[in-house]
Formats: sequence, C-alpha cells, structure tokens
Amino acid sequence: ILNEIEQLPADALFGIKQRYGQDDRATKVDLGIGAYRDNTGKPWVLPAVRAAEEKIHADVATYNHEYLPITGLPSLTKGAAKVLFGEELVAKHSDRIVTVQSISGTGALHIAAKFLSKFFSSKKIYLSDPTWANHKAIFEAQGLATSTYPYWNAASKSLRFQEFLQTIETAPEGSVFVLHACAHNPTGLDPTEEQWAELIDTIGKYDHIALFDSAYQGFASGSLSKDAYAVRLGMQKLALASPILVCQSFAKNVGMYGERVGCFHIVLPNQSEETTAVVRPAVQSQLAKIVRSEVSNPPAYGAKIVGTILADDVLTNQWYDDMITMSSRIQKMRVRLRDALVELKTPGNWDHIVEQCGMFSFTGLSPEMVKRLEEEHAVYMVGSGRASIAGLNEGNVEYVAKAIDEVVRH
Ligand code: PLP
Ligand code: TYF
Repeated sequence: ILNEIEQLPADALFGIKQRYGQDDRATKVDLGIGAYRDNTGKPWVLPAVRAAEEKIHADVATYNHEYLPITGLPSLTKGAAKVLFGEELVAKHSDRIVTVQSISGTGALHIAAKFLSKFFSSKKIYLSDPTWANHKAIFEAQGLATSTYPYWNAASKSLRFQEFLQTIETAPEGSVFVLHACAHNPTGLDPTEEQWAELIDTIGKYDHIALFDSAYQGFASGSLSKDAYAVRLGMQKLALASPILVCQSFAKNVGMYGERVGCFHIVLPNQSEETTAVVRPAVQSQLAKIVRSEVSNPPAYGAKIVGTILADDVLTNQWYDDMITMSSRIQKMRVRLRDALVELKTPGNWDHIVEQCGMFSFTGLSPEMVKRLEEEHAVYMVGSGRASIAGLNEGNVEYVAKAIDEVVRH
C-alpha cells in the first residue's frame, strides 16, 4: 500500500552539508548552511552559554530534567519578549504581549501558521521573493495560500521597494505579510529605516497583518536593539487595530541551533483594558492548545540556557559582547573577501558583499559558477549564489577569492 508514494528530492541545504562531509579534498570550504563558525572554521559555543551552563549545573533547583509548563519556561518567554520589544515597550504593554515557547524559529512559524489557519484561514500569506525556502512549505502545510511580494532586484542588487509597496497596496485587505525582521535570508539586504516606516504605514493602511520572522537579531548591526527596529516600529504603529505576530529564533544569535529554542509572540491590538482582559486569556489558551497537541511540553535544556542568560545582567552583557564578536568577525570577512576580489581584478563590482548584512551574501554568482566552485574548487554554497559569510576565515578567504576569480573568468 506504500507503492504509490512519491520520493521527494533531498533538502537542498542539507544536501550541501552532506556532499561537503563526503568531500575528501584537503582544502574545502563550507559556505552553505547559515551557521556561525569561528576563525578556525569550528562551531562556537558562546562564553555566555558556557557560563549559563555552569550556573544551571551548579544549581540544584534548575539541574534536573523535569517537564516545563506547556507555554514554556517563564524566564525564557519573559526575557525573549524584552530582547525583541525592548524593556520600555514591554513595561508599557505587557498585558498585550502573549508569548509561548516554540521549537526554535521553525516551530514559531508553525504555531503562527496553525493559529492563522484556525482563525484566519481565508487570509493570503505574502512571502518575500526570494525567501527562506521553508516559509512556503510551513504555511502551505497548514492549508494556507501563499503569494509573493517583489523584494530583490538581481540586476541592481537592490530592493524592489516601489513594487513591494504596490503589492501591499493591491493585496486583498487583511492579508498577512511575512517580513524578515533583519538580515534578510537569502539576500542580506534589509529596507532602510525610512523604507521600513513607509512599508509599515502602508501595511497598517490596508489593515494587513504583519508577521515578523526574527531569526538573525544581532547579526545585521551587532546590536540586538538596533536589529529590532522594524519589530518595535511595527508594534508601535501596527498593533492598534490589528495584532502583530513575531517568530523568534535563538538558533543563530545564542548558537542554540540543535537545541531548538525560540518563542512565538502575538501583540494584541490596542483596545480597552476590559477587552484585553478577555482576549488575552482566550488567545493564550488557543496557543497552549496548539503546543499541547503537538509537543505537549517544549524542550527544556536550551530554554534554561537562554532563560538563565536573559535573567542575569552579567550574562546578558556577556551575550551582547558575544554578539559583537560574531557579527564583527563576519563583517571583517566581508571586507577581506571584497578586497581580495578587487586585488585580483575579478571582473565585476563586489561592493555588495560589504554592503549586505547578516550571515549571508547574495553574491550574484550564477548557478553554473556555483557548480564549478563546488566541483573544481571544493567551495560549497547555495545554487542561488548565496554564501554564508560565517564560513569564511583568515585561513580560507584568499583561497575562496581565487576560486571565485577563476570561475568568473572562465
Ligand atoms: N526564518 C529564517 C528566515 C531562517 O533563515 C531560519 C533558519 O535559518 C529560520 C526562520 C528558522 O530557523 P530555526 O528553526 O533553526 O530557528
Ligand atoms: O538558510 C539557512 O542556511 C538555514 C538552514 O531547520 C536551515 O536556515 C535549514 C533548516 C533548518 C534550520 C536551518
């Protein structure tokens, strides 16, 4: 009875990782999956994480493997809201922020999709063109219809801002716009603050719902609060008549990749206290039901690590420093790669590598060039030309530049 089941192609990103693992050439470089690597190419356990782990293990009250509450570890959910919205907005509007712990950013998106499909099934979900491949799959798996908004202009390597605005203006009223909060994946290109203001005003004007996907907070500028600019503006300007939804991942900015730590937040519309007092527990109970029926309780270990960091000022400050360590090393590698390509006189302009932000550069290399980089130089990146800059280091950046130079010329 399983004979008719169709075999699906392997996941493209994890396929890169697999081919890289099997490659036995002496010099090889992995610029595939967006995961931070240190200057020796190794995964990096943040000093703030090590300190939090020591604290957890030393404390008999936290060192156990008991179940968490269904909606998550309170130190995580409360701390996570502050990271995203800032102390001030949280203090002012705490009654309007509903947060549940999620299985990292993917799980937060899944909860969002379930919630939308249950209560707003007719709404169309607008995704950026291009976007993280999983977005479409997550929303469509819940039976939601997706569409796209123009984002990346490949010819000019810039934002298709006017077309983006026009799509917001012509979408059916009350549509859902999925916005990358910062450090857009895969392009590394974010709207400017002025552009964000206009986008958000227009979303509000047409009563659309903004869903912010925050998977790289801290990687765009090095500052967690600066990188929350769009989310905070959205909260102030949009959460008036409509709710805003935020999906938050700690995979990259705390290095919790495999531990699956994240949160899903709904900011309730700004209504009377009496209304909020009724809406809040209703929404909370529905989110708890989604979590309960799928994972019963969220995973504890990574949540304790992030919760411990966020509940301790010393560890929080250490985390801010760690964030600078990661983002500044990536920025330095952007400059080194661009400079090396300029020095080699590689045909083309390479300034976009420095101007883009976050973990990725949308290099502009063609699929054929990417293929040759892998086959002939053991340099692995996504077929779209997306390179994870975190995979570069002092030891391999010159090699990568020479490899790019060769495939561009021949
Ligand atoms: N959203 C975007 C744009 C991403 O790039 C990612 C992963 O890299 C995620 C969400 C979710 O990742 P995770 O489930 O590992 O938190
Ligand atoms: O775009 C990237 O490189 C990462 C890869 O569950 C990824 O988002 C893919 C699947 C997943 C988490 C991360």
